Amino acid sequence: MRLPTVADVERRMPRPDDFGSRARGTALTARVGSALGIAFMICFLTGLWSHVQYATPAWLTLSPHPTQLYRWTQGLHIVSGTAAIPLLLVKLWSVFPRLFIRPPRGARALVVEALERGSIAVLMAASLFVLASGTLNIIGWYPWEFSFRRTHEAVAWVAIGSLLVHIAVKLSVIRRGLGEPIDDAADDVDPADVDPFDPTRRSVLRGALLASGLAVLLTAGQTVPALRRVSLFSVRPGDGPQDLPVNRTAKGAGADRTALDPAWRLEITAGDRTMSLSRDDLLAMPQSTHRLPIACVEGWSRNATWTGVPVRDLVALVGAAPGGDVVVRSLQTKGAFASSLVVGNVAKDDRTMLALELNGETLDIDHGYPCRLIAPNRPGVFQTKWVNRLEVTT
Ligand SMILES: Nc1nc2c(c(=O)[nH]1)N[C@H]1C(S)=C(S)[C@@H](COP(=O)(O)O)O[C@H]1N2
Ligand SMILES: [Mo]
Repeated sequence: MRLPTVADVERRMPRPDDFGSRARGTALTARVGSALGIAFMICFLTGLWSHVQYATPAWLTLSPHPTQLYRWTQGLHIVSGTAAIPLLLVKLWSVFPRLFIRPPRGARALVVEALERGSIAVLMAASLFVLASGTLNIIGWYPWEFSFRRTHEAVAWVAIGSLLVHIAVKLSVIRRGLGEPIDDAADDVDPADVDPFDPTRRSVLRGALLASGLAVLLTAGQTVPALRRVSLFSVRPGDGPQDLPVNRTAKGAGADRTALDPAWRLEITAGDRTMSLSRDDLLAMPQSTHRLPIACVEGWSRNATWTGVPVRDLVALVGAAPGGDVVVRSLQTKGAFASSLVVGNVAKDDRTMLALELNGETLDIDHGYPCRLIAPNRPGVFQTKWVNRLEVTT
């Protein structure tokens, strides 16, 4: 048996022209690509903002204002990422025949071609990874061992870096494509040659944008109340007690017994001064009520009415001046997010509180009974539930 030669393989391999569709071409690719580029940029910047909340650089002071900012940026992150998925698929469809372009002859041209194809391969792989891992994070499925947050961020940098290189390399082609008409009427084709089942450029572009909009409608309801009923893929209303979703239950956190224990006390410390309060002690203090959001990094967010004792009043009991950083600890014994840091700027805001009531009722145990932290403009993961300790650290 004779092994196939390179020439045999070449002969059998399809050529770009074998995938004839009149819709493919720079006019379509440039338009879908531009929409995709905008979605990626919004997604990257809002994602970066989220990472800043986790690992805040020393020069930046997080503010409790605007109250809904994190909710908006997180919602935009999910919406732009979701919108990007159909756009990416159509973009891939529009260019994949180019994979079969024969490599050029000559060492120099070959190196340039290899670099270009390599950078596109990196861009593709990184884009597919961030979109897929983000989607799995939304549905709360983690079929991997690595840290979602750090890996998602690292690969996002790779994606955005290779995207910028790609745009720079293709700038003249993109410009030309955007200048080309989208309607086939401008083409010099004999109507007799047209396959009636072959979509036009305009219909593919329209389809891509429609699919993208539909994907947004199906998910945005987890952030936009008006869309809740149409968002089949999002967290459903009423899927948690007191009309608020629950990520980790008291049982899941190993806090279900201690949370209901009548011996529960809130410990407050500043230096060597300490104070211990029962839930009745907390209820006897002046209460404040505010409408504040929970904005989960997994994609959902919801406003609710919270009533409780401002953190600044609590730390004042141990003589701490307002403006110090406060570590909030909980009864949780299993898993991450058992504690969080409230920076001084946020701790002194009069809306930052240990909530005892949610929507006018005693806090449900899965929402953090006996008390939970709630503060404005803050990722949901840091709204610590089942709190039993406040430590003023500065
Ligand atoms: N102690 C503790 N608090 C926690 C969590 C946790 O796992 N442990 N999860 C957080 C996350 S990820 C979110 S989004 C909110 C959800 O609040 P809810 O369950 O009251 O809706 O609680 C936060 N508080
Ligand atoms: Mo969350």
